[in-house]
Amino acid sequence: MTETDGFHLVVDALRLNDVETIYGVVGIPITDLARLAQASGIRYIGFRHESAAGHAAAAAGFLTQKPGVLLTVSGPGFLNGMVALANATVNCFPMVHIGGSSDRALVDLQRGDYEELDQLAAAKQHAKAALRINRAEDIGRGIARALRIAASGRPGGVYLDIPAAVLAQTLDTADAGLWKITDPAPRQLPAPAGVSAALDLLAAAQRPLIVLGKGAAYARADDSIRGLVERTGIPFLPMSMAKGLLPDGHPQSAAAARSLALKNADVVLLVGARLNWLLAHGAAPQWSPDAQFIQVDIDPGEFDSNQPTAVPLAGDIGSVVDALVDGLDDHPICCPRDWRDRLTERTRVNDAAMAARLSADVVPMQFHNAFGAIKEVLAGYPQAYVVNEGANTLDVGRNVVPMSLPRHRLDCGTWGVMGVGLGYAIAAAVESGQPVVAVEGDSAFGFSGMEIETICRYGLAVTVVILNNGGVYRGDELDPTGSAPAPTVLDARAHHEHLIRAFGGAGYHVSTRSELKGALAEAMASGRPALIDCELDIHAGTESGHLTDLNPKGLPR
Ligand code: ADP
Ligand code: TPW
Repeated sequence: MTETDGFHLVVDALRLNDVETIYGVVGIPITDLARLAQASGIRYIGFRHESAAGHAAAAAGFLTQKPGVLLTVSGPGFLNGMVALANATVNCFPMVHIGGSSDRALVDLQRGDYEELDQLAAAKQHAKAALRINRAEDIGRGIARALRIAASGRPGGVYLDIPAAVLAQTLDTADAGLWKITDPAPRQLPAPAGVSAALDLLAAAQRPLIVLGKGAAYARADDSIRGLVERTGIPFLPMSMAKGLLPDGHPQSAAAARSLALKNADVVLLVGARLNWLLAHGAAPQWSPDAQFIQVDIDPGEFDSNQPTAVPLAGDIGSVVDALVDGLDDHPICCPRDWRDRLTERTRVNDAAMAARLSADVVPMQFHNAFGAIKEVLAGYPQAYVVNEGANTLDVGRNVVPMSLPRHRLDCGTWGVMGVGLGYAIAAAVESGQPVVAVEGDSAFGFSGMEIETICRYGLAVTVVILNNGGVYRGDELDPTGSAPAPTVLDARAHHEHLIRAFGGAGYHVSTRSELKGALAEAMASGRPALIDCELDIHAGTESGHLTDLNPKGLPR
């Protein structure tokens, strides 16, 4: 008889299922698990906070189509990680959060154990699934179920609870029962009648539009999607994390004519994009009240969520788009010329107005001319990953920084969450080996700022650019009592570049467009960790960015 234990079985099961990286923070009861994983050849990336580690795991899931793995301790460490678990689930990113947990006999009777928490119950409400392994002989099954649920159907976050006692349990290797999952996300073909109905509706449309969402980016059906767009001539609108599926400079991109496209489209093909707040719920006045929606989604429960779905196409995007393209021979589609021309003309006008703002050499700097400098440097690095977080920083960056490759942009996503920035940047660097630029609002940066130490410790080619206007949204609010900083105010004179110097990275402070361009070019050429504090006008920015309307208004203050 050869003995093994829970620690070894978890590592063996992860390796058997091709898990290459674990993101986490160690402590009781999982420190030895991380050590063992690293010794076995799994890459372990140790963070300073579990939320950031979890966001990294989620981003890794989105970028690779394989669930990213987060490892946390019990109680508070688990709760810190759960923000990321929930965010991954909301964004449909596959991840598995493995949480070590305390003694069940003590936790369940609330006897006051170290880091006591009913983690399984807490995770259930915020994850696609929450599972617990109660016996070491179930470790293989538990890991297989967690990976399968995370990756299949609509991807999401799975919590996997492993009590300390299970990790320490010994058993005969013959009883281990590990297995490798086969075909983690099997293809799901659409119903042929739906495909025909969709093609007929698109063929009859006067002003058709294809909206590409991050589900389309995740699905890795890049060639099929390009084929559908180019063979039909239909304009496309990429959601922010679908940018680069087709290059932003593509002649059919309606990105720079977004409001005209939404307001006038009569038939809309949604590909891996939900009609949630990011698309104004498909409602007037942003959309035509008569617009008809064809929706491609792996989750049929998504149809009719906000508007009637004229044609539901349930299936995986690769299979559905292939079926649509195959059907074009019998249902030819040719997008009306005048609709395309209208969008092209609006794009030309909007691009010209934007170009002037991007190139303006005003000091103190504004969001637009800062992004103008960033755009010029990034033009030389099409392979670079762009992370973007903040309010105005996000709104402007989303519109201004062109992407030419798919799955190279990561941002606040469906929840509009702050704190994803450095975790996403670390995952992009670790998973791709390519340079990463994280453009962060100064408030947004603070949520995960300590992870610059992680970036330096692993020597990652990440450049963090902080657009520092000294506050949440902007830095010029005055406190009416005159006694303390106003609620939105941060320190506009902060020199964040000193932070990275503490850990051996390169720090820059810039206050003009040309200084920003020079610093970013130098940082990217170095391939080393860098942080650029970019001093903006404290009056630059709008409260809540583009979401001002969502701010509730009471009586005048
Ligand atoms: P965006 O925010 O970019 O508009 P969403 O996150 O709202 O995108 O929508 C993504 C959608 O894509 C989700 O409804 C999800 O179910 C769907 N999805 C994810 N992966 C696939 C896939 N492989 N095939 C089909 N649909 C998918
Ligand atoms: C987890 C609320 C939305 S945007 C934002 C906050 C705090 C920061 C905006 O300031 P920033 O950007 O980053 O300096 P900019 O470009 O406008 O100057 N907590 C969480 N998520 C959210 N969304 C908030 C708070 C918020």
